Order: sequence, then structure tokens, then C-alpha cells
Amino acid sequence: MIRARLPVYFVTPDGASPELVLAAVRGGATMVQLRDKKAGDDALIELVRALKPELARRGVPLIVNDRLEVVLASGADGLHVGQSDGSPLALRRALGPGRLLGLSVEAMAHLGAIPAGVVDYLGVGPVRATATKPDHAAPLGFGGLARIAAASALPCVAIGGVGAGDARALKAAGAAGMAVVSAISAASDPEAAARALAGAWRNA
Ligand code: TZP
Ligand code: MG
Repeated sequence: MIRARLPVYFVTPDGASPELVLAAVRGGATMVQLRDKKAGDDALIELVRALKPELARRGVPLIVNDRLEVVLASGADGLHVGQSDGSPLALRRALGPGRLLGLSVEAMAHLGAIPAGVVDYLGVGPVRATATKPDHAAPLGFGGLARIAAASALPCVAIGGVGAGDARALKAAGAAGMAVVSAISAASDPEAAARALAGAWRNA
């Protein structure tokens, strides 16, 4: 079940090292998305191949943001795309049935355009404004997240300015997990930060 993999979803910053990702999963990250707007496809393919054995051993899915070709060439577990990254149906056909497909949703209106049986989970946000994504849509707040989660049959992972202190409110809003970049990547001890997120979610 994809829902069980969503509680602590680590989304990488540009230029993430394998060591950063491995620290996050040692701490308890349940899923990883390689999101790098600058790296070339070959570098990302290499990063997937370097990480995949250890993440597979731990049952942590490895997702790639935006780059279908990288997913197909690397053995990654799936693809995550935004609203302007192509038709989910066409992407599902290209991926086949065995890989995960995640979709970013920034507004209630986006739910209506999702065909049934095509997408595995939604990334919903930003919950708060965040400097990590300078071009982000208007923040949804916890109320906006709750309305979208209630209207969606798909599990929703909350993203955007969230951290361990938000676990209870995010769970109450119906989120299946929290997706974070800086709460792990900017921490002085990323493994401890991931551990704190996992503990906060468990206890929320
Ligand atoms: N999509 C919506 S907000 C965001 C993305 C990729 C960035 C989240 O980063 P942070 O540092 O967890 O706020
Ligand atoms: Mg995108």
C-alpha cells in the first residue's frame, strides 16, 4: 500500500548527495523523491543506481521528479510530476502499471482533472509559503489542505514549509504524510531530523 510509504517523504534539494539521502532513510524517511532542477539526466540516473539497492532493502520507494526518461532508464520506482508536466494518463501509459505516479495539486480545481486509476498519490501544497520553491502557488493553509484531502480518494502528502511540529495538524487535516525538503536537508544532522519527523508522525 502506497499510503504506508508516505508518512515521511524526503524530497531532495538540487545537488543532493547519496550520503544525505541515506542519512534521511536511516533516520526513518519512508519515501524519497530526487528533485533536481539542475542535474543532467546521466547524473540522476547514476544517483538512482547508487541509492536503489539500499532503499529497496529498506522498502523505501525512490521517485524521480519530472524526468520520465530517467525513471525508465534507471530502475527508479516512480515519477512525480506537477500540473504542467504532461498528461497523467500519457505518463501512466509510458510508465506502465508497475511504477508509482505522483501528482502535485495546488488547488481544489486540480482534482477534477485527474483520471481515475492513473495516479497513486497526491502532493498537496504548499501548505505554507516556502523559500525552497520560489515560484510556488498561493499557500493552502491547513484548511485548504483539509478540504482537498477530504475531496480526494487518493492519499495526500502535505508539502511546503512543514516540519515535525506540524505532524498532528497535518494528520488531523487528513494528510497521509508530510513531504519535506529543508526540514531534513538544512538540518545540521539530517538523520536525526528524519528520526524526529518519523517519531512526530507516529505519535501524532
Ligand atoms: N512543492 C511545493 S512546496 C515545495 C515543493 C517542491 C518545496 C518544499 O520545501 P520545504 O523546504 O519543505 O518547504
Ligand atoms: Mg515539475
